[in-house]
Amino acid sequence: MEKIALVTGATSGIGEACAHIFAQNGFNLILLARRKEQLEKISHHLADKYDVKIISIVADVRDEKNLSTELEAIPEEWKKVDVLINNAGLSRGLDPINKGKIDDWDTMIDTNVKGLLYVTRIVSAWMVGHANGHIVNIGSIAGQEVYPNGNVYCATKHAVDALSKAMRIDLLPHGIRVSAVNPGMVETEFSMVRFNGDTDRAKKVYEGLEPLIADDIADAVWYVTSRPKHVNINDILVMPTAQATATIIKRKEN
Ligand code: NDP
Ligand code: 8X3
Repeated sequence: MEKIALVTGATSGIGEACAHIFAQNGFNLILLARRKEQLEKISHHLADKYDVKIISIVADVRDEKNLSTELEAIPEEWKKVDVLINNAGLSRGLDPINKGKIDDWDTMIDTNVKGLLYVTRIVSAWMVGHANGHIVNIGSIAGQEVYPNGNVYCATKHAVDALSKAMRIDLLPHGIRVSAVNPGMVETEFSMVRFNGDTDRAKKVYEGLEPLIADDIADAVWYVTSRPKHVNINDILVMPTAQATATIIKRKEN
């Protein structure tokens, strides 16, 4: 059987771009996200274009029971996952700590930290069983720095950074590689989700600079996972040229 990659959050942005580049390179795919129609559209498109096999799983990474049922139900030969891309994630709101919305905090912690853990618990056990695999966690510049009002989102991405380091230690005896790919600003649905569909506010994030695009990050993920088996890229931070740190950004004047 050909190689298999499992991508969470495959309906948009970085996850969709990863699905594309792995299909292009002949991987069969397990794609997971909540939006059924979007997921099926992408799956059919990639399967037709690249002649690869795809299982699409409509699931919410926060729902541990359903996630576990859906993942464990896939045929045994599909559990030989070579690459897991833990990409599903989001930011909600940009408020100071004293004004943060508890719902937003719960959503970010449940998705970015607990959801990533739920998926990893299952897939890493498969990988250990086959003594093979590579886990790529999509972190962020927000996991290396904190910025005003980024509090809880930054905390979740710092947790992803810690988990990447911890997974690397725990999975070392099994020869399983663990890498973190940490992007700076990427223009995707991310800011629309953060600002709850406020298009004007979302557009402003990228105004006057050339942000990264999802394909830039998919390229980095592909680079990291296509090194020889004795090479592990621990982490990689990819920024737009116009962004030096989380907050120092060169914007063109209007
Ligand atoms: P998008 O909003 O474009 O994509 C997010 C993806 O995650 C979607 O496919 C969404 O699918 C999925 N998703 C969200 N919540 C869940 C859930 N509960 N269960 C399953 N899937 C879920 O954003 P990006 O592509 O930009 O984000 C991808 C990752 O990159 C995230 O972890 C984000 O934190 C990180 N990142 C993004 C940066 C940026 O500037 N854009 C910078 C640094 C890191 P659906 O709604 O169908 O479930
Ligand atoms: C997304 C990038 O700078 O908005 O992780 O936190 S940032």
